[in-house]
Amino acid sequence: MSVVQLDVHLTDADAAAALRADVARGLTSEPKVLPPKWFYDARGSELFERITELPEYYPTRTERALLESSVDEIAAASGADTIVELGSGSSAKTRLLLDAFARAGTLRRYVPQDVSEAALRGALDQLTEEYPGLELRGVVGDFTRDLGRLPGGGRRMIAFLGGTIGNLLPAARAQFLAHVRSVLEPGEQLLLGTGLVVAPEVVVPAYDDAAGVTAEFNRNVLHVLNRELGADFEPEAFDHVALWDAENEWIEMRLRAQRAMTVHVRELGLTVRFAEGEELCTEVSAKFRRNGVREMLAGAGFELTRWWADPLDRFGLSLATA
Ligand code: AVJ
Repeated sequence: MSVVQLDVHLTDADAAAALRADVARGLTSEPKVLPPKWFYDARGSELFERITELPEYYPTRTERALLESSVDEIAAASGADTIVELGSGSSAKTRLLLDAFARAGTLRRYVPQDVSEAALRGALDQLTEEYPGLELRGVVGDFTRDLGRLPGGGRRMIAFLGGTIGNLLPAARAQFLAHVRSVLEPGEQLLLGTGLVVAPEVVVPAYDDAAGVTAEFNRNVLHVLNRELGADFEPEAFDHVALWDAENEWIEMRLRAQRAMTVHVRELGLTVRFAEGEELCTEVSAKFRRNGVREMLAGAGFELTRWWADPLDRFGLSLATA
């Protein structure tokens, strides 16, 4: 007998309000900026899936292989009975975790959290069939906001994989980790995936692939604004830019206006001017080093207890204890 429950803490109206606020702020700031979370409508999620299969985009397959080779050690070191997965999507990595914690004999409950109710329902339906007896509790929510409403009890391990933490700027990152720490009891854990600092010759092509899928993914945010806010962006009039910021050790994706343009965002009553060559920053994807991860975790009250990296040191998995 399995038990399934779905809690909704994020409605379509909440998401719409957040988009409006982000766009109003981002397109009137200097330089212009949009948060990367708005890439992921149905088309954007599909484009991201295609990115993960590109020869140049190593993070996903590297993390997956690393998880495959380390997941039994992770389960043994953790001993958690509840896996909470943030931004679970339709994740294939989930099965690796669930199977290993089941093999270790500790698994009782899986709590996926995602912004997409549809993705969560689909995942929960499949998991009920595949894991009879596993208690399932889905939470529709935003990982930067709704952690306080995660179910308690048991020995929990929060998994935040994919390197998505790199999308947060340092201040937001510290705030997010402190928030994660604050919802955990002492002894509970965080499993964190981080892209590692690699040569620019390796990382830049991962964000600027030859087939142009990442460029299309980048421009997709403009399609989202056109549809959701009645904007009149011409996505094809923006060039995709990916650059390595060596000082901050992050990749920045930008959209560069090919010519001077005036854009209207009807639903916000907003007129936005772009100069020729002006860039709109759409994503920061920070890369890390082991010591930096340790310090960032310590700053939030976590102790880095175990560390795994792939043989080429391109991706790291941290097990941290609250
Ligand atoms: C899903 C946030 C991990 O930053 O590498 C892929 C998103 N952006 N190509 C990343 C992304 C451009 C990806 N994350």
